[in-house]
Order: sequence, then C-alpha cells, then structure tokens
Amino acid sequence: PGVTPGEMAYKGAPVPSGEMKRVISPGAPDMTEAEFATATKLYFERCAGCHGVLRKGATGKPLTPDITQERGTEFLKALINYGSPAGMPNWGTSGDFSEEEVDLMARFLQHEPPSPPEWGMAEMMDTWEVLVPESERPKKQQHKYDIDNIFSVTLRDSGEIALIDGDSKEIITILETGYAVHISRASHSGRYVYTIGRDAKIDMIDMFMNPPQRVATVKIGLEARSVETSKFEGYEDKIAIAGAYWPPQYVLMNGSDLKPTKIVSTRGMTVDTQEYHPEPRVAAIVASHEHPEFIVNVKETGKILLVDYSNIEALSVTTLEAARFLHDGGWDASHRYFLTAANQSNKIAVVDSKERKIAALVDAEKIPHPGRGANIMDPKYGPVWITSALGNENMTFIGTDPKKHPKHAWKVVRTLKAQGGGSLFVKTHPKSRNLWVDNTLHPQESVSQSVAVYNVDDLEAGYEVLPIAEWAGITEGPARVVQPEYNAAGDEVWFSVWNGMEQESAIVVVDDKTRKLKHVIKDPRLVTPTGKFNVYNTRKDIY
Ligand code: DHE
Repeated sequence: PGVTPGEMAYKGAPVPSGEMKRVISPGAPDMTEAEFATATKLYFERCAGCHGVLRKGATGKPLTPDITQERGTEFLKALINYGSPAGMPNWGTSGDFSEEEVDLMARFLQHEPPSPPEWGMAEMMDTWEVLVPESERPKKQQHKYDIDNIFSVTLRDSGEIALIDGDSKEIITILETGYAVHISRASHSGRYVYTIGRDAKIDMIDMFMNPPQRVATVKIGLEARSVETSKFEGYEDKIAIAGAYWPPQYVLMNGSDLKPTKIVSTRGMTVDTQEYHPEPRVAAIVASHEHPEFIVNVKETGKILLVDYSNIEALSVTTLEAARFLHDGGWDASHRYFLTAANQSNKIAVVDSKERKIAALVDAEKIPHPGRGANIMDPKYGPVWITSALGNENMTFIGTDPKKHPKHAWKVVRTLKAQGGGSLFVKTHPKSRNLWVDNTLHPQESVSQSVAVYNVDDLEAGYEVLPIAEWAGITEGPARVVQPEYNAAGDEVWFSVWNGMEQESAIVVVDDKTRKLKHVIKDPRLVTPTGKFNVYNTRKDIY
C-alpha cells in the first residue's frame, strides 16, 4: 500500500497493486503475478530448450528485454503465432498455444527473465513415460536391417531423428523426439538408442521393433546435451545417465525404461580459483570400460567426475581436477584414456580411466573442439589422438601410448593446418587411411561447404578438398557441411549438408578408399540434419 507499481525501482519483481499483484519491469507491459507465473512455466516448457533458460539465445535468437522491448508486443505476437523461416515454430497457428497464451508470451518476453526453476524427482516423474514396457517388447529382432549399420541422424529443427539404413541408404523411420536432439548413444549391446534433446527430453528407442520405436521418455531438466549408458562388464545396457545444462545436475536412470533413480547437483567450487559457481553445466559423458563408472565433464568448474554406478544407494564420486571449460572429448584407440577439451584454457585433459586419475593436461591450439576426436597410427609417433579447433586452422596431434612410445605420450607431436578455423569435427576409422576435417563454422562458403581429407600415411603432403555441398547439388541457402561419420564397415564416410529449415538438406556418402561420391540421400523429411551416429561405431567407441 502506498507504493504504485511505477515507483518500484527494481526489475521484474512482483509488487503489490491493490487486490491483484502485478509484475513490473521498466519498458515492459505489466502483467499480473498469476500471468507471469503461467508464462514462466510455458517458457521453460516450450521455449527454453532453444532460446536458453536465461534467454541468452542458443539455437533460437536471444530474447533479452533490450531486444524484445524494441520489437514490441504486436511483433512478438506475430512471430510466436506464425513462426519464422529461420526455424521458429508457429506456436499459435499450430494450435499449441491459445490466443491468450500467445499474448501472454509476447508480454512476458519483454520482462527481465525470472530465475529458471529447479527440476527434481517430482518433475522428472511427472514427465517419465514408459510407452512399451520391457515385458511387451520383442524378444528377437523384428526386421532384416543390420542394426549395427543403422545411423541415428539428428533432424535438428524438426524435433525428430531419422533412422537410416546404412546398407540401402533408405530412411527406415522418422521418430519424434526432444527438440534439436544433440547426440544419440547406442547401448552396449546396440539394442537401444538413447537421444537427448536440447530441451532435456530423453527418448529411448528399441532397435528390435519393426520399425524401431520409442519405448520410454523422460525430461531430466530444461536444457541438456549429453546422454550415455553403462558399458562395464556385467552392467551392459543396465544404467543410463544424462547431464543437464539447467539445472546443473546429472541423473542416473534405469537403462531399461529411463526411470530416474538418482539426481546429483554439480554446483560447487571451480577447480583453479576455488570460487563458488552456481551453474556448472554438464558437458560430455562417456562410460568407462575399466570400472563401473561414468566419466562426467563439468564445464564451468573444470572438474571431471568419476561416478561409480555399482552402488547407487551409496554413490561414490571421485573428483578429478582438470581445467575450465570442459566441453567434448573421446577415447584413445585403446579405450583406456579419455581425452577431453577444456576450451577456455586451450588444454586437453587426459583421464586414465584404469588408474582413475588425470594422466596429463596438454596444451592445444586455440579452442580445441574434438567431438570425440580421431585416432590414427602416426607413421612417426605411433598412436595419436587428434582434435581440430574452432579458434584457428590448426589440428593438434597428441601421442597416446605411454607404454611403447613414452617419449611422445601426452605431448603435442604434430600440428597440421586445415582449411581454416571454424572446424567442429575430425574423423577417421581403424580400417581407413584417411583423416577428415570439417570447417562448419568457417565464414567462407567454399570452406564451410567442403571438407579436407589427409592421407594418414603421408600427413605432411597436405590435404585434398572435396566439395560436399556441391556434390549434393545444393546451391541455395546457408548450407554447411558438418560431422563426418563412418559406416560400420569403415569403408564409407557420411556428411550432413545442414541447410536452413525451408531449404533442401542432404546427406552425402563418400567412398572412403577412392574419396569419390557414392550416394546422396535427399528426402523432404530430411530437415536440417546435423549429428549422425552409426550404431556400431557409437556402441564400440570407434573413431
Ligand atoms: Fe554440440 C557434441 C554442446 C552446438 C552438434 N555438443 C556436443 C557435446 C556437448 C555439446 C557438451 C558432447 C556430448 C557428449 O559427448 O556427451 N554444442 C554444445 C553447445 O553447448 C553448443 C556450443 C551450443 C548449443 O547451443 O548447443 C553446441 N553442437 C552445436 C551445434 O550448433 C551443432 C553443430 C549442430 C546441432 O545439432 O546443434 C552441434 N554437438 C554436435 C554433434 C555432437 C556434439 C554432432 C556429437 C559429435 C560426435 O561425433 O560425437
């Protein structure tokens, strides 16, 4: 009483106004507290996966008040209602949002973002659904496809994945999943494939069914990037784990039906300055082959957690000290060492999964971005693991064999120039003599639409450039070539030509030996393909 809403100085705070409490932000249309609460819930359910929990933008545009207030209510309403060619869904005309909800969101977005809600067991159980119980699933494979040569392909902007038969190159089925699936991981046996959406929705697919089908789903938070399943002997296919960006936590689940069993927060102190970080996001997760453990990268604290899943009731977590900001990584060829990028420190942390300790912190080229990396037998240095970089054109080669090549182990033994910076992924296969590197985020079209390939036996000879997008016949739109992935036999390499939502995209299959075009997969259903995960190579960690 006595304070009018306009007099409230601080932003986004709920303030009393007679009978009806109102929420005031300077420059934003007023809302009642009840409206604000409804809009908050809607935003976190439907929008945060793309625009980020704090609206700083990710797949979707940033939606901070400085931007949204300039656009104004009517503009925002139209955008929410009809969507946009850039990938914004038509929430209004699709019937997902009512007219009132569209109006509510348009006003809500002009306020300061409220802090995102937590997501504990109650919220997870509310979203957990077993679509086909284990007892009703087939005992045997119900189709003739070779499961090991199926590719799970992210259709980023349609909220789906495509399962593509690696033999015939035909789309077996398209499955609705979480939004903008980030990765697919096959269970140890290959029976199940787990996908994680940016919206933190996991879907579990039974590869025995004809066609393969979703059998369980759960939402483990509001934003996420990683999912993995147990691979240690005796625990195959038994336990699943997913890491969330928001809330900062990871979750253990039953491998057979995704029932969440244990949620662990990653909030805590940073590795170096030992300051409290409220939001340490979970980045890459891999399953140890040496112990019943998951190896969990915590981005902002720079810590790597060894989560022992053998006794979930008395969970034991070992914290290894690495460096900030941990992102992605993969195994060396022996599957003993996990190499992972700390991209703010330009380091590669090496985890010895057998001895359960950090083996080394290696300096790499600026902003290393390995994906899972690539393992080759270097003619001069023996087994090496390779990462490319976002920040410059160099690839870093690190020796990985302390036994037979101790002089080179955990040293940068070679750097090679790729086409330029903006590379996301490198790839090879034990049966191949080729090393492939993309340049997805390079500003120049001729570079971002092609790939470079090196001869592993003659690395200093330079690279050959293959015009992948041109081979696909794609000339229109902001197409980029991303993420090489091998088939199970290791004699083909697949590339996504990732275009805008309204344009034609494609997957280009190259014969690995001849480096010639083998096949182009095009289909109106193939909307914005990005990551591709071959079941065999994923479950066996072959790269
Ligand atoms: Fe990724 C892997 C996070 C943007 C395609 N990405 C990963 C992993 C993380 C991550 C933590 C490792 C998961 C694991 O191994 O458990 N990615 C992020 C981001 O935070 C970032 C930078 C921004 C964002 O908003 O998500 C981001 N990523 C992208 C893209 O824009 C890409 C190119 C297209 C897309 O589909 O969104 C993309 N990320 C991928 C792919 C992998 C990946 C294809 C797996 C590569 C592999 O071969 O293993």
